[in-house]
Amino acid sequence: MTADIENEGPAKAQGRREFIRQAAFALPVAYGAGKLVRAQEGVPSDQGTAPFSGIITRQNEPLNAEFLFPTLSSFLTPNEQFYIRSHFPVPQLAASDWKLAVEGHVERPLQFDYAELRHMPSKTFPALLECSGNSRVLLQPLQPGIRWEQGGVSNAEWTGVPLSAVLERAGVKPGAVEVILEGHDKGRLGEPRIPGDVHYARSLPIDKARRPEVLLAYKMNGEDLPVAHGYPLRAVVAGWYGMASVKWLRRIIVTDQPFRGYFQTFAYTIWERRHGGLPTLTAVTEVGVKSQIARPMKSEVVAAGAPYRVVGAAWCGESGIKSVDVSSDGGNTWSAAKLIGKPVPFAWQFFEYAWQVPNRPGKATLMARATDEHGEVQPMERDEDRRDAAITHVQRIDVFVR
Ligand SMILES: Nc1nc2c(c(=O)[nH]1)N[C@H]1C(S)=C(S)[C@@H](COP(=O)(O)O)O[C@H]1N2
Ligand SMILES: [Mo]
Repeated sequence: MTADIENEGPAKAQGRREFIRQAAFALPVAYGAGKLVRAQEGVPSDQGTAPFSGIITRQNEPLNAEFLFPTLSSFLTPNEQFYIRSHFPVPQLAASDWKLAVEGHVERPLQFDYAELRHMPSKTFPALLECSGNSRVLLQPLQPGIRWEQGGVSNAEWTGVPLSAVLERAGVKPGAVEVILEGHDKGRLGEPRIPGDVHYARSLPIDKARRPEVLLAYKMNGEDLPVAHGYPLRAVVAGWYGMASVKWLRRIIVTDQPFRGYFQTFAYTIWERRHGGLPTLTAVTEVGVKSQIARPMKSEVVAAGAPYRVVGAAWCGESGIKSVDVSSDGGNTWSAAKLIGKPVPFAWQFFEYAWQVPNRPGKATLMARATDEHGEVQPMERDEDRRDAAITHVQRIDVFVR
């Protein structure tokens, strides 16, 4: 699956675009999503920091906002509806005086300017981003952090230069182990306190950094990157949780030692039972297999005895989705859902299920459970070793039959 975006010639690119068109046909929205968005226009906002309509603000400063997952309808999430996750105030950068430094364990430390990068050979492909805290609102007891429901996830088409091409120009020295991506944004960090301002930064192992699905992107869905999504340049690390896709890039630092920065030690880490079962703090990396039902949505009222088209999306990290099963009786029995369109590497996979709503009024519980091509199945229960990240367990959508 992952090979599809590697070394693609024009014919292959066209074939893939055809794929995307087929995968991209719209899901009918069962209720007025368009109206929902319009209803927000003209509502005076005294905060005034959320730049888009059609998105739920979860925090104003720094700006964090959620895609309305129940309105899921197009394969590519429009830029105005794509979720936003930021740790510090959004930097306002001008492409004209912006520079990207490549330094550290390299033969030739370099600086790229914006025009130079835009003249390098580019790649375009869709990729999903999911915040590793997506669905955090489901955790019991309640966890601190952004209160994501289902919408800390979106899917866009990105255009940019492979990170590997930039690394090649600088010449990675033998013995390199990681590549740190550093953002322009910075601020104070409280727990534990670090003196002075800290820039947002994450590292990738050198092998992942060289993979074709790791892009330095300047376009999102065919438009220049919106400011909130990393203008002028961001990383897109397809297959990994969103925290790796560093926005507002400033420096790329090749290292001969593992990086132990804040966002991969104190934050974005889970416990793994290594070394004879000892819990070992491990940075969150690859996206776990997961599915979410978009419609019906939580607490929706559905008509007794009528057919209902259940729709949703499933995704995983570096593999592909093999199947999705749906239960309408709280997990006692499961039926295969129909996958919609052809699979697209690193993107989400829509599914549908024809539900015959029971005649009996009362509560009904819908669930979806995805399996990837390696046979990895979405877990039924929350694994507490994952702390407040990588929240993939099967979600229960309670609706009312009337
Ligand atoms: N520079 C910088 N990059 C960042 C972040 C950030 O706060 N600063 N947040 C990360 C996290 S946790 C996520 S989930 C994604 C979200 O990307 P988006 O805002 O474009 O959806 O950006 C990542 N890249
Ligand atoms: Mo995130």
